[in-house]
Amino acid sequence: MPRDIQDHLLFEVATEVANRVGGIYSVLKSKAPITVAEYRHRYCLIGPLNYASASTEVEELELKDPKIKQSLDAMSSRGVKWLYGRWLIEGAPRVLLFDIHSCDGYLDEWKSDLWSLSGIPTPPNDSETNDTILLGYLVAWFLGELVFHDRDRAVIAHCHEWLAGVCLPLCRKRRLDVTTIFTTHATLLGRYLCAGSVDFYNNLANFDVDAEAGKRGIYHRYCIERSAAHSADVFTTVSHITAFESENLLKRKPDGVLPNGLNVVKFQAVHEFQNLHALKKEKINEFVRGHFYGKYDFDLENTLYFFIAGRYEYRNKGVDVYIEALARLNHRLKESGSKKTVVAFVIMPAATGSYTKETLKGQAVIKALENSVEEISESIERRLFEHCARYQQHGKEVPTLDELIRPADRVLLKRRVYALKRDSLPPIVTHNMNDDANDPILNQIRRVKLFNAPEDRVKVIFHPEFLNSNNPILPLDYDEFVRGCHLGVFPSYYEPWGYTPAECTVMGVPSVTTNLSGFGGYMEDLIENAPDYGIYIVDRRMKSVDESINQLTDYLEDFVGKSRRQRINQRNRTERLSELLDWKRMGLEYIKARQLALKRAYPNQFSPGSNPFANNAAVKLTRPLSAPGSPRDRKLLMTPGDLGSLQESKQQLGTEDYVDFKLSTGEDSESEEEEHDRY
Ligand code: G6P
Ligand code: 1S3
Repeated sequence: MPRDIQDHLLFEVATEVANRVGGIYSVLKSKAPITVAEYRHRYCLIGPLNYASASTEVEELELKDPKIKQSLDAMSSRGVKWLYGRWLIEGAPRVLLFDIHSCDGYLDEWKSDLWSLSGIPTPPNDSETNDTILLGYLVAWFLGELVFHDRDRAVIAHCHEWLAGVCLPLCRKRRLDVTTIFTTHATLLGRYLCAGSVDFYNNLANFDVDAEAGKRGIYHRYCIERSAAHSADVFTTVSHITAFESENLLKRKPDGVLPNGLNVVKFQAVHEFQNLHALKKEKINEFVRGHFYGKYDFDLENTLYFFIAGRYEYRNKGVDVYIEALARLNHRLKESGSKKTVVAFVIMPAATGSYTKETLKGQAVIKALENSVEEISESIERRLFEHCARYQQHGKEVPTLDELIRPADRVLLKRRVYALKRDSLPPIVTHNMNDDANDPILNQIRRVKLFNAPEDRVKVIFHPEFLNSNNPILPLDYDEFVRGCHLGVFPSYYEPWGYTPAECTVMGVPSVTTNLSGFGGYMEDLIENAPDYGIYIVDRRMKSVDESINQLTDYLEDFVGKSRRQRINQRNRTERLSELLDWKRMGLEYIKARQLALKRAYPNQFSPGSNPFANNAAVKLTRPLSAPGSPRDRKLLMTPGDLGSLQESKQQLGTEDYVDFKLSTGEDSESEEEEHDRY
């Protein structure tokens, strides 16, 4: 009996399931609602069990699917520990987390098996690779048990990134009756090469990949990544630029591109997100008053907040270009006598101790002043009221200021103001850096002399830690901070996708990206006059570094020149692009990839011209396909895939294969309890 491909099971495998590390966590978490809506109980994420994060992110569930239970019981009897539960995020997907260290005893055996099976060497002391092998063998073991116990349903295993890729060559070598997809969110070698000083994009076809990997001590990891790419039934990446990179470095042309989406939550009325901007900006204002205490000589009504944020990859994330462009902008604004001030943030975690004394003092003295002003204002209010209410008594309707502010109040205020005195310039960095003298960001700021001097129109604040609402100096979550800012600046050199500008877009915050980032390339293809929509795309592909920096400086200067009204209009236009980034649109590419995987594994069930998924009432999308949010006139239904994705789909598996999915009206979606009971 052939397996039932319509009622197939979907497993997505990644190391960031219920465990935040980087971008893949964002992909899985934001995509969960649409995948759960499509698959319900047939969808489960698999990853390593991190007890600390699982204790807050996962609710344990009783396992009711008999076949999955039999498979896991078989593994338990051999000492494997696992946790099955519900990931406590929107969509509440099922997760199966393996305690990989419960199998440490098997590690040597598995390493030697990997060597004899696929010739992948593994050095003894690379703990990340060891964990990768443990996870890969556990996942392959589980899939093997499952297809042995369950002979009815087809199984798709979709693995993200090399860290979850070891199971792919194993599935192939063991000829497991599963179909597989591998999505790489970057290539190891690409990331390493770009972080150095090579002309990466012009030499992609010329690298001696084995030698380059060997020189960097990552040959074994590279082998895992390459074998995952070659063993999967369907190989995909997150953008066209990474597809090009993968073809050259991993030596397999990807079958398609699965761009990253976001779970877009639209406000009922446009003004709501604009109000939020004003609200969160006021929080940033409070911090800035404290940070610049004693030298706070600029007008916050005429101040713009720029920021760069992400993992500390100085060159790859374009921090070098950002700081140089800020220096050039500073020069131009000073020359033109601009009244505007730019406060440019760098939010990137580095090795630090705690906050500096100066940073904490700034917030404390400004808070003390604010409290005293509040107290004195309250007593002035009381006195003023009393005075006016009893005016017959003294015959004077309105008191003088001296009558209202008492000598003691004046003394207190003077003490508070004296506490604001400072001889030094406001600091650049908010924390004690472990290696201040060699920090690349600080060194570049020193080199371009952006020292927060009074005459500087561009001030810089480096916050070397991710933000959160418990932060004692800037108590905002990252999202809230983004909303309060005016412009995100992400001039990346290596950025397979780039969630940071995409997140800005859905929050209605303009941003700068590059044509080397997946996001930038995607937007460039979709929007004409992108800067009008708050998407500034710096050319880092065809221009020299100096030209790119000048282009970025032009963009920044142009932005600074905008009036408030123009900024508000631009924010409205930016926010209207959200739909382009919604998983409800991007998710279609995942559907195509899965169909292609099934087709490659079970070609007989896809007779020419027929689509077994047509009229499949069980598979539903949660919302009607949206019209493009961009102004570009498109005559046909467009999904990201129409920009060129699954190669095979172009020939035989066109859009008609998935537009047939019935759209949910919402009324037939199972309640949580009903769904829960099915397990
Ligand atoms: C939002 C608010 C306005 C506020 C503006 C400030 O649009 O709705 O009330 O004036 O933000 O914009 P700005 O770009 O100057 O921060
Ligand atoms: C990668 O994370 P990164 O910041 O190391 O994966 C992300 C999710 O696909 C992607 O947005 C990013 O560009 C990649 O680089």
